[in-house]
Amino acid sequence: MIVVNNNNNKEQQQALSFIFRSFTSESKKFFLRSDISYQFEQFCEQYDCTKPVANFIAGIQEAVVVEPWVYLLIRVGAGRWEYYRYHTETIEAETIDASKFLQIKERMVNPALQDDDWVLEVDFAPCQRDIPKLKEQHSIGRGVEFLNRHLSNRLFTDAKQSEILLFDFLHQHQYEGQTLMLNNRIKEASQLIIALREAEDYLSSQAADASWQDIADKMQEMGFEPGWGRTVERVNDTINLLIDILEAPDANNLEQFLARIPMNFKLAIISPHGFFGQANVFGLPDTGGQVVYILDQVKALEIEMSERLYEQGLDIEPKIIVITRLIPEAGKTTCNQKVEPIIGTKNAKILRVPFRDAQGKVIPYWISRFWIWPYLESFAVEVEKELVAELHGSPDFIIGNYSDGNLVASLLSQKLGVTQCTIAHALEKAKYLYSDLYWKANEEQYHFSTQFTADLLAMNSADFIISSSYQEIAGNGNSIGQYESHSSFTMPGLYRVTNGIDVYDPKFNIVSPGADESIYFASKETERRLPELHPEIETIIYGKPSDESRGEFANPDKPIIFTMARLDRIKNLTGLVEWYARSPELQAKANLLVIAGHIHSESTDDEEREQIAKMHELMSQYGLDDKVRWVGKHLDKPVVGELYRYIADKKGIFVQPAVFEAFGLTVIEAMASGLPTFATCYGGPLEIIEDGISGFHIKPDYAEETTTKLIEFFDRCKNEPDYWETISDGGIERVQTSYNWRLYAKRLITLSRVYGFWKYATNLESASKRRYLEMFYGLMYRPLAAKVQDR
Ligand code: UDP
Ligand code: LCN
Repeated sequence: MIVVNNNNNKEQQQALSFIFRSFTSESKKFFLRSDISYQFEQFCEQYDCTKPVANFIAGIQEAVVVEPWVYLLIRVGAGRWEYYRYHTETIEAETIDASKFLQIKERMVNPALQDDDWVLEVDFAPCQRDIPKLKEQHSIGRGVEFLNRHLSNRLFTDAKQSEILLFDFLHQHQYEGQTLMLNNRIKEASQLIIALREAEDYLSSQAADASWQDIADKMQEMGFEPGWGRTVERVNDTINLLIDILEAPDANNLEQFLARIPMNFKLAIISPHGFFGQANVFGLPDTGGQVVYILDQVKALEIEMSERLYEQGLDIEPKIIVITRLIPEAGKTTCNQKVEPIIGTKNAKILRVPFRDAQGKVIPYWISRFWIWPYLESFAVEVEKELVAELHGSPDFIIGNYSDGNLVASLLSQKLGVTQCTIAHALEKAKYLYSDLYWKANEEQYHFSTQFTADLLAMNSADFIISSSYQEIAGNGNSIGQYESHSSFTMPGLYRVTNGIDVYDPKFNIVSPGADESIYFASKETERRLPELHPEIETIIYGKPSDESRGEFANPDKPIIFTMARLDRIKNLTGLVEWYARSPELQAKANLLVIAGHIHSESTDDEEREQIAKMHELMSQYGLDDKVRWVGKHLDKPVVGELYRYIADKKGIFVQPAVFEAFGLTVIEAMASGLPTFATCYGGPLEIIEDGISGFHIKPDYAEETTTKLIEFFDRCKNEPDYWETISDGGIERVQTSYNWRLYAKRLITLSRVYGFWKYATNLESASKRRYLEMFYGLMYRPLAAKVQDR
């Protein structure tokens, strides 16, 4: 169909014609947004360029040339993708669908493919929930508000029906055989409101601060059990909330009421890969932010769950179990222990379950996260048994982490009928360029086909998804979000996804993590500082080369550029060393301290080995040993916190140079500690940092621009005595107001209750979707996982 494109005016045609001419003159056939922008810049050097045309061109994400056509993917907004083909001569456009566009990409990768070759199309749209989606870009990530509003309106149009629903729901609640909320004295839904009014009357004659015990007998006679509140005042409030909902339902009241109902007693958090432990693990392969995140999350959730139970009058200690992998060959870590209490909590534990081979024998060694797929199904079966034994029953809520944990969480929550929350931490598809299109080239090392299949399964089976930032879901004007990139893509020769996930689905919620305030606080909070750690820190920074370190600062008085991360390629620490190596001006202003991996090259992790070799090569090639110090040591949290502050004392900076960073805990840690932070503009840090106010964005693909930005900062600090302090304060304030574990826990517990309620109350969980997911798991995931051979 020929379409008249609104924007398709003369100037736009002229620009497209220019760009297409350059493309057809090249031998490559596939172009990315960066190639298109580059050509557009060339065009603008010769012709006038207007804003609407520039905006239109900026929306083009991909172009495939199949003469006489150029096929375009145009992103007109977050999650809104349109596909066209343009005739290279006439610049006439036709709309095409996602399937056709993906087919063209597949043919580009494999020219032998024919139009009528059958390809599996994965399309979750028909079996996605029977509820409207969000409409506005700015609402993305605030799914619970929308869902609550929408479903409340729908459900509460019928007063009788809502009365029955709430009555049945409140009758469900019990804890290990103890009835909560309502007992059988209230026999029918219609009696509920009568009993509530009676209770309200009775409570009005009681002292507000009297306890549940004081009123329990009478309340129980009227049909009420514990769970309404610890004091008369609280019980009265909860009862009034319910009366209001029954009389004039409203989404806000409902959220408040659900937030009070005791529903979360036992929580399972699944995180199989890496070394999940509390000491000697950070910085080991596959062991970074996710472990930090979960340990902090557990502490905050335990407090929140306990407080809510307490306020509702229940003396029940919540139980939180983090499930991970037991690794017999655990080195200096505790990963060979089955159970480990979590420090700083009352009751939370790590429970470790081993991976087993096909004969049921325990696998003794660490396995990279890219190779663990064949073990997860039997792991989930064993986890279920261990978990139920440990908790004396099923958990009431399961949180999955990363692709492997989310897959196991999907299997478990389906089996146990429990609310499932998914946390991606990092979606690998967004990190590795062309990881879908050229999946075969990466298959031997990364097995992305299995991982992306697991991701699609988990995203679609989760009751709700929490993300650390907006951009993780829906990107920004310049880049596609991590989840958004799963809306349609193809792995040629395997399957084509026309609708993988919709970022307007109300299952998405932004709940950002925090930086542990007891560890990461400002350098100027002198009374909280840990001077006893300074000798250790001074050895880390100024020590001599050793078994664990390379390089020694010849001029220790210069400020320090500090970086710290796992030694993955994407973290790009070698990139930073190279920028530094190529800039004598920067070298003159500051030393560079790198804390990462270890300096010996016997690592079992492919990327780490490669990065270790590269780091040595750079240090030798550029003769950096007197200004770059590389420490290959895994530091525990208190040392890390004091290290950030120590470097801040010396007016240093933190640099996070990743090619892509999903969120970036080091970024908020360094900022909270008062260290001015320069972090990649690709991923979470773009949203965390307000450029020039609470830190700076850097472009890892523009080395010179980045180096200049660092040099300018040091110069400006010299000329303006307050400048360093201003940026430092900006960072501290940003973290304090926006990245906070207390808010996180409050939000997450409320979400689990609201989604849990709607899961109970509606058919969000459609049988057709469930069957589709089972089929996809059985027929696609299992054979792919079986092909991943352990080494
Ligand atoms: N970390 C640490 N010691 C180390 C290296 C890293 O405590 O030697 C911590 C760091 O403080 C941060 C986490 O590991 O909390 C890394 O998280 P981030 O989100 O920055 O990156 P990830 O490793 O998850 O990709
Ligand atoms: C994984 C990552 O790669 C980081 O960007 C995150 O900060 C971390 O997990 C915690 O979510």
